[in-house]
Amino acid sequence: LVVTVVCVILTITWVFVKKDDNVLVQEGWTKQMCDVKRMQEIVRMFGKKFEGSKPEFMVRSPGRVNIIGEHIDYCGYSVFPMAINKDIMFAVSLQRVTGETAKKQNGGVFRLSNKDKAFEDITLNWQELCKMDRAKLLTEKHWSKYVIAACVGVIDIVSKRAQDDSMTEFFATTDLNVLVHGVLAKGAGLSSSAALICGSVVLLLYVLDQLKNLTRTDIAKLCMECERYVGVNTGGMDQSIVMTGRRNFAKYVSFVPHLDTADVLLPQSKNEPYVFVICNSLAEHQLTDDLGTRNYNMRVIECRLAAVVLAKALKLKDWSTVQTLRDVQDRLFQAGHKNCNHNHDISNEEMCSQLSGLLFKCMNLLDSEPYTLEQIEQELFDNDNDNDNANDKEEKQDDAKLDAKLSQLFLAGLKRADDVVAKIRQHKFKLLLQQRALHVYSEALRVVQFRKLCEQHLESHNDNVVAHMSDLMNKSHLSCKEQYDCSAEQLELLRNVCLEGGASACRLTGAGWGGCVIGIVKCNKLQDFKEHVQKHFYANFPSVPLDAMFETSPADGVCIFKTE
Ligand code: NG1
Ligand code: MG
Repeated sequence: LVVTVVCVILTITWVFVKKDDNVLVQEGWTKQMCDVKRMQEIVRMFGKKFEGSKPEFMVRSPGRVNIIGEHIDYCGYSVFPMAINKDIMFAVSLQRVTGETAKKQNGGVFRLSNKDKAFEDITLNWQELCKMDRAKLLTEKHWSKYVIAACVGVIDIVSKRAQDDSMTEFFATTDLNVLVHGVLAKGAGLSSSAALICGSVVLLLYVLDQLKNLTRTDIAKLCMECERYVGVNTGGMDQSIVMTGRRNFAKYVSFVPHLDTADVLLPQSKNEPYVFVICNSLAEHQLTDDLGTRNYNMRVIECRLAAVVLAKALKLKDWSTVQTLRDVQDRLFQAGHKNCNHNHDISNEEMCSQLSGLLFKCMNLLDSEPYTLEQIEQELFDNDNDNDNANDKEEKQDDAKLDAKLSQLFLAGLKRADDVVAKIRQHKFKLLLQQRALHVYSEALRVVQFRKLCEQHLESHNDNVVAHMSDLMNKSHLSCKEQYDCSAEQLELLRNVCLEGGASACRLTGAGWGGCVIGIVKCNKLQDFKEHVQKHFYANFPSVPLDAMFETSPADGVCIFKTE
């Protein structure tokens, strides 16, 4: 009995310590890194760039793949990603500057270099970074914008937190040399942007001695703010998993009522072991530059408007303050919970039944025909007054005023909302509110089912697991393609080849409109699968990166490695 009690206590302590564990710093990188050759290359390149100097530490920031739960993080719904074993490494050294050099440079500088020649080196002055106009980042094209966003985000938070003027002192006297060495495809839905931002934020917090008392989730939230500086209305999945990823575990990431991540073991089948394979369609997606209909921020806006229009149609109290489709659910069902004033602690069963109910409501209350901007404005600004007063009608407001009102009332807090609305008006784009809402509610439902499947399977060792997981993942893809219109021709081609090649599931991952697919492939079919995809897809391209197709398993989140 004593032994059992001691074991239980130890386990509980371990779980709690582990949960709040913020040990980002690991001693001795050679022990931790399997790819010694790459490390040696980084050290060599670093020396070449920065006058023979050696990195003092390295930060590893992984990419991620989303297993299921696409385009629902910004609607308040949980997602199911894992960090992967492709990453961006940052090699870092500090140099004290004083006297003439400091005068000439106006204090310390940040020298940022990339192993990839396509990404030009840049030198940034700390004082200028502190003063820079944050809005400039919204339309910046240089790759360094992600690192700059990390810098200004950290500067803004540290200037609020720090008790002394150590940051000012640091900026006046320190040069920071950073070499970025990434093996993560860009624009491929593997979150190279979040990897770049999270890695930069962590290295900056570390050199400014600000890591203490921050949990990984705190840092993830800061990284989300940074990504918004570059104009993406990110939902937060990427930064959360990049920061909190844990080897061997996928993560169930929830955003409501606050950011939380739970480790989930992915079930394995004894009789039919499988692996996750990622294949790049080689069509790069662009999330921020193109403001057309196939654009991330456009979907964020469609979902917001779908939420408000639905809330109004449901006659919800304070419908105009609804921001996400999740808010609609919570407000609609809140009344049913007498003893609590929120709808967050509900069981899986209840969650599923509420979501199914909402799918019906969307079918009945939202139009399946695309909405014009005018229609939406009419619907939302019409005050439902039978005796519409004549003054209102006479005073016909012009379009620009209506658009401004729409942005102010319903799109508050979103970056570049005005630009997107202007584009919608200019090109008479139509918004598919019903389809977007149907995708979101059905995908949220699939995520809950997927998690349940993982948990049940671990208990029962039911061998249908591959079939069940595959079914949910395939349905997720079809919903992304049909209701959310975020697939692409090349992605569809690749997906078909993967399915023909023996994958039991295959879906786009990340924002879509290009980028990668994630497939489930049974181990005994893996070799044939790879040959098939090589022959029927990649052989059609003149040049294919070495790692266009790779197997992956859940990896660790951001880590700092002290160089030996
Ligand atoms: P990618 O494709 O990695 O940029 C984007 C968003 C996610 C999520 C997915 C769609 C950012 C940084 N990332 O991922 O938050 O919404 O699309 O599920 O905004
Ligand atoms: Mg991204």
